[in-house]
Amino acid sequence: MNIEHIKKTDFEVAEQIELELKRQQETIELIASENCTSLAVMEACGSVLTNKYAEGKPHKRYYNGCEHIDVIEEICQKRACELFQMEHANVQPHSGAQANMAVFMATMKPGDRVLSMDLSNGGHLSHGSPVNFSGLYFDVKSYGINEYGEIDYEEVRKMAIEHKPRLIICGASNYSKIIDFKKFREIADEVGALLLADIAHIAGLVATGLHPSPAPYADFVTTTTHKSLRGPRGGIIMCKEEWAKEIDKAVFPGMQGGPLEHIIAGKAVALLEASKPEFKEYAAQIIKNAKALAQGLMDEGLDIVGGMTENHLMTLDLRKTGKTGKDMANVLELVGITANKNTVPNDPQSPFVTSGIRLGTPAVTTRGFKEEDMTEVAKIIAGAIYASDNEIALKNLRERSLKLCKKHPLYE
Ligand code: DSN
Repeated sequence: MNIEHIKKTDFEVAEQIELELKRQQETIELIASENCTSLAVMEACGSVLTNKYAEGKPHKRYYNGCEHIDVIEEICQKRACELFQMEHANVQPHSGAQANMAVFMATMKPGDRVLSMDLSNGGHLSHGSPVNFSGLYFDVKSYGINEYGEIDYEEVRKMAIEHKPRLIICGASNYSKIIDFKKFREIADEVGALLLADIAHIAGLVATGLHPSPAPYADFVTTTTHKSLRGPRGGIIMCKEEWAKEIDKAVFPGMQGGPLEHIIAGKAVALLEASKPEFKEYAAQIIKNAKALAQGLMDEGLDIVGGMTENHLMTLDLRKTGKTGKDMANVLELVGITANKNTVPNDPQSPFVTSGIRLGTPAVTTRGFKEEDMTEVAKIIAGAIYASDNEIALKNLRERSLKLCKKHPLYE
């Protein structure tokens, strides 16, 4: 990775970039929403496209000189529509949260009612958390997951009938089971609601047919591009043609200014990568690795919320160990594994402490980890949790995680 110019002009930033590269190379990344994008995507993001103002849409811009930007943005839109089989794509949202915000803006007035998954059960801030715009300006009713870690569709249906939401949101930040988009459509139809499927986490699995697609069922599909899709950080909104104008207006001028065209180029490159047969193999390996990790952890006597995962992630339930998510996420960091604390259903701890740790496999799969590596990762995690106060044991576990990192080099 070439940062020669930064090194010459800005030693302080260059130093931190180099340290961050080393951290990524020497750490087992299990944050379920992170990934390691390709050098091709990074080149697009670091290109001259960052210089260009392009407010508006392709061929309807507020600035001149957009002829190449227009082509790139249209390529990106077309690739998104083809990959996810949707009619219209707006590729300008800077993030998934902003993609969701634009859907709210396009479809509702403040005070309108939304039915979505509760954040502590696996939902997302932008699906109606009281501290987010979505919860502050809209009337939010939330469904959760049952003791098996699953959405109770009958419960969702009852809530929809009772509350008559304008918008139902399905899709989550921490849900390890297949989402039944068809059932959500049936519920939405029963109460006359619109349906938004937020596939940020599972986009790479949906793109490759390894998770059922919401395309036949949802009015809107939002996603981030940097999770299992392995692109640059950003968001995309897709919708039926009938909503195209409202969505585009909501993104600009509704809530964003100039689009980040260098990132849009990165999204286009990532979408092309995701359409290749190799990416399907990659996505299949993500799931195999997640299953191997979950099995390995259960074999070590640890609990997983809902048991075996069906996608790329899982939540380790620490309640029976008497340890907290906050402490154990810090212990895992000591042994070279990055993950985040997460609540478990009916968590006795606060969201800042938690009794769980969310683990996901997109990033390690990118660097070539296979099932046998995940079994070793499970042993390292279990070893760290059981011996969290034993410095020598932790040091040995750190050596083992470093060995795995060296076996699967990143950006070398
Ligand atoms: N922060 C992301 C995640 O970790 O799932 C969601 O935005």
